[in-house]
Amino acid sequence: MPARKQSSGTVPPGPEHTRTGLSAETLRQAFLDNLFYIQGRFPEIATDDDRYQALSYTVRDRLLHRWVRTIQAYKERDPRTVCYLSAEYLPGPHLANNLLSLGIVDATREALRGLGLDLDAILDHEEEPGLGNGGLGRLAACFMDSLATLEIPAIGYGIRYEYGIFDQKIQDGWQVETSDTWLHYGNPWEVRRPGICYDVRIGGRTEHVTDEHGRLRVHWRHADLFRGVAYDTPVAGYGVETVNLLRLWRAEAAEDFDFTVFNQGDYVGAVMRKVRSETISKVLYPNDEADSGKRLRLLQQYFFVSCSLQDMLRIFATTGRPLAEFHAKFAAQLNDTHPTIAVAELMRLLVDEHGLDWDEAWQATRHTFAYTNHTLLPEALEKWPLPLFADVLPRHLEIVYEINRRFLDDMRLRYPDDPARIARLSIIDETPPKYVRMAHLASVGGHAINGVAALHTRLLGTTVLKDFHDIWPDKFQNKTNGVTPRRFLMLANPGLADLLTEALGDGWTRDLERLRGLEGLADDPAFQDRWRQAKLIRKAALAERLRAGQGNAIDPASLFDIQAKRIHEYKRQHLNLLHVVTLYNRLKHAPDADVPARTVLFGGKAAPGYAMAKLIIKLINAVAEVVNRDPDMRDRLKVVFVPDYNVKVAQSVYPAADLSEQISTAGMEASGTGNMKFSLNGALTIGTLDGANVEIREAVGPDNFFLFGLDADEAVRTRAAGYRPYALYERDPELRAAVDLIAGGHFAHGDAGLFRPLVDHLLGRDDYLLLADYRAYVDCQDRVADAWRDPARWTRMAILNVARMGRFSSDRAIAEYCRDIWNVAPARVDG
Ligand code: B1H
Repeated sequence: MPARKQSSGTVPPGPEHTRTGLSAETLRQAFLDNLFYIQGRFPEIATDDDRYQALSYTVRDRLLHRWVRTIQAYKERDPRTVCYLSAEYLPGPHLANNLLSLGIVDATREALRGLGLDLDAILDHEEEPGLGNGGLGRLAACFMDSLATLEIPAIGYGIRYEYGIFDQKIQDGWQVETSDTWLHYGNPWEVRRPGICYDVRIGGRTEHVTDEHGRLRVHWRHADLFRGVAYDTPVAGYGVETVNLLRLWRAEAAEDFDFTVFNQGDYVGAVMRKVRSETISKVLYPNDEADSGKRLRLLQQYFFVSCSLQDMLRIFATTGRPLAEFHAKFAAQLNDTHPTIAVAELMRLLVDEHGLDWDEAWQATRHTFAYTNHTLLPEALEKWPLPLFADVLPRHLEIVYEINRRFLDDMRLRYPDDPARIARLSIIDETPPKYVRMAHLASVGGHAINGVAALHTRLLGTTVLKDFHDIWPDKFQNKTNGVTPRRFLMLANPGLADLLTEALGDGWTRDLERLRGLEGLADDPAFQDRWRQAKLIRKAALAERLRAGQGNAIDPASLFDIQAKRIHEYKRQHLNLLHVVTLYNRLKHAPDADVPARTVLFGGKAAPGYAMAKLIIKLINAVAEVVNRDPDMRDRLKVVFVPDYNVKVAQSVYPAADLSEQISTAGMEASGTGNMKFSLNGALTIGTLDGANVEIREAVGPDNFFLFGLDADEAVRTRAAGYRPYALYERDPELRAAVDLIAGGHFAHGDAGLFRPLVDHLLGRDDYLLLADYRAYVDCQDRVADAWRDPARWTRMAILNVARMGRFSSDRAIAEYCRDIWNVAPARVDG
């Protein structure tokens, strides 16, 4: 390890200092030191948690070091900085990723081995921060990884939820939610910054007054005050010195206000107010769609956005530049509409608090923000009831009205005779009780709008934001999602990663396009053998993990057919089940049929209030119970529900998959990112032409992708033409048999009522067109089985999938955002 150059005064001296050195010996010493001085333990009495904490602090020391140097570099160079505003982050376990970024996995393993300890056991102990619901939060985490790896100055802003996404238990086949306890043992990765805190006001009323210069001023006489305190987590780039910042806000009471103004003499009441203040950052809403109408949710959004913008203004003040140039310093990305109140808040801060005039402030605001849309689902498009909005944010409502007035005045000039269009464009939906449409505010208040896959962006511009596309076609861009190959290949699948490095060198870890070099090996029998070996090891590991958890013996040689993602009707886990039940029926009728052994695995959480999704989980487990017990299945069909799907579980699931189920109704899934993670780990995809599947299929080649079903336009036409699912049920005997078995209570101990709501919906409305796609899906699964029978063919397809996934790195996605939306460049941090 070469000695590091260190800038004077900021870091302890010496390349092998116990807080900076990277050799196994230094790491060993530092670990023991932290075990003693932080945990107050010595090896003989240390618990798993003591060891985890000691090792984490050992790694954190090394990060802090680079972190300080990064901040220094940014201060000196004053570069344009990306601020990613997101209500969710799903980073996954930190320890292993940080070891990887620092390049000390092997040295650490060796250091621990010297103490008789196993690194993997320690890694397994980490409780991950579940500060997100699914793809949107995980995308934010992948983007933070890529920003640091590409050496882009960036801050991720969000909420430090005390309770993240719930833990899922399965009881009697049903999902049961228990509260997340990620902070129970403390969090070694965060640094609390009591000095970085901001007041956030809500409620009350406004007063419009003329000041001594004859200027109109607005005073917001708020009703309540909170304080946000920064908690910083370092985000290390892979193989570079850059360590960026994830800054999450925790809500606390603004004590001076509480204790002196309102609660004189009422000490207990004042403390109660303090507790209430903390509820703002208490819990993540566990829905993967909008929770409009929930006051606390609006408070959360405003709270974190206000703290973040105040923080950006504080940083900006240190540059000495005039405020009207705010946008030259910051590019702020709105991760969906959740942080969109930022548009009004920045206007308020600039105009009311800093005295800019409206036009100057508007110019800065529009050039600061850009908006990413992640969904077309009507129920997920955020709109806030006007009375609620007015009650919580009276000043912001005035600002929104003013933005809207100016915007609609322009539009009336453009469309003088089209009041219907003006009403459609308006930021205010006038349908009683009236709503603020957050996607409209984001579209008007930013300089770019992007979708997250090519199809999604096209549909965005032709459906939900069509009127905006008509006026500003150039504002619309596509930025297809990506995933980080560090976590989802190097960490999750070290065996495959080693094989890739052996074949290609290690350049692919930072330049994923280099995987293309595998194409020449796709037919090489020796390479194929090693490929299959690597896959088999991960399958055996997953099987072992699941056996330990639920006593389920799974054959690692069977085809691992996996659907892992949030449970939602549009994602169609129940279409997958109809196939499972069809296979079951076939095997019951022909027990000696020659079908390849298949293990169908499901994983995912249902929103606690989403009854149909919870019923689907129950059905999966009910089918599993019957199928797995039936001797006629003779281990040729097995069904497994993997409980508590989270990032950690995902890392053991993707590498073990042979077949990736990406079967949403076309036009419904904005992008998907699991689809990319599976394919990157050598799974073949069975999927519809939805979201990023379209581009994955193009990239890997149609021969290496199992396509079925209606496309997005056909789905629209099918519905428009008076879709009658019952007719399909009547026509297809296998479909009828599968539905009848479920409806008749075969999987419910004879209770024909249990799954009735699900069956009734399918036969009556079938909003997500399962029955329309059933036959194509089942036939496609038969083609999967045929391909699986020929290992050389299957392996070739798998290798080609990996070889052609380079485009789906989040490094590529981030490079495009930097170039086309943010206009930012790397700022290298020297070692
Ligand atoms: C996605 C969400 C989402 N789209 C509302 N929308 C939420 C909406 O708590 N809320 O209110 C939370 C999440 N999440 C997902 O984003 C898409 O469904 C995926 O297709 C996409 O891959 C992912 C990342 O772009």
